[in-house]
Amino acid sequence: MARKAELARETKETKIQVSLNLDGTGRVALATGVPFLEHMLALLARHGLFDLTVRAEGDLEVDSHHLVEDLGLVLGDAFNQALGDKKGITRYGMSLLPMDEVLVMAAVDISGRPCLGLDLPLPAERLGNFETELVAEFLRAFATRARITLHLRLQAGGNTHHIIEAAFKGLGRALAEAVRPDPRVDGIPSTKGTL
Ligand SMILES: [Mn+2]
Repeated sequence: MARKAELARETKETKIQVSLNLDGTGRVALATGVPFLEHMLALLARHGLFDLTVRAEGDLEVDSHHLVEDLGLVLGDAFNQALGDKKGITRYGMSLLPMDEVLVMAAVDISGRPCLGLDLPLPAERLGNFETELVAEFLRAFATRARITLHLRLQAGGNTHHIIEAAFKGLGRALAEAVRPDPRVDGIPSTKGTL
């Protein structure tokens, strides 16, 4: 059965709809009003082979903070919901993602315990109208609601656009590996019997 989720969330600050298919081909339809975020979500979905549709509106006249963070929350919830009981999955995924001069390590554990290990210094404070400090807000919100352990660590630095791009591509590949069904995994991949 395709592992899918469709979620909507509305507050005074943002209105967000997400549909996610973990067993897709990397197709996306994105409308958020934050072009750099759309660029990163398209990379995550393409390299994770997830189908992703996002419709998001928010108080961008204030700044992009509420929308970016809330989208991380809803995408995390959708990921957790689409995974269902986690039976038969690989559970761990990792990638060492090169992007020209940049190299980023991404590692994921579908642990059920939210945890973000982030060592991703970003030299530029802004890319276009995108505040790069929001990358950490997005990843923290996503990892918390997806209930995963996520590490993203810079191995070789350089251009800020390249660093963030390598992080989102690497996250996509690591997630794709972690959610991949493994026919030899019997039940929940944990000696505790629960995740
Ligand atoms: Mn790019």
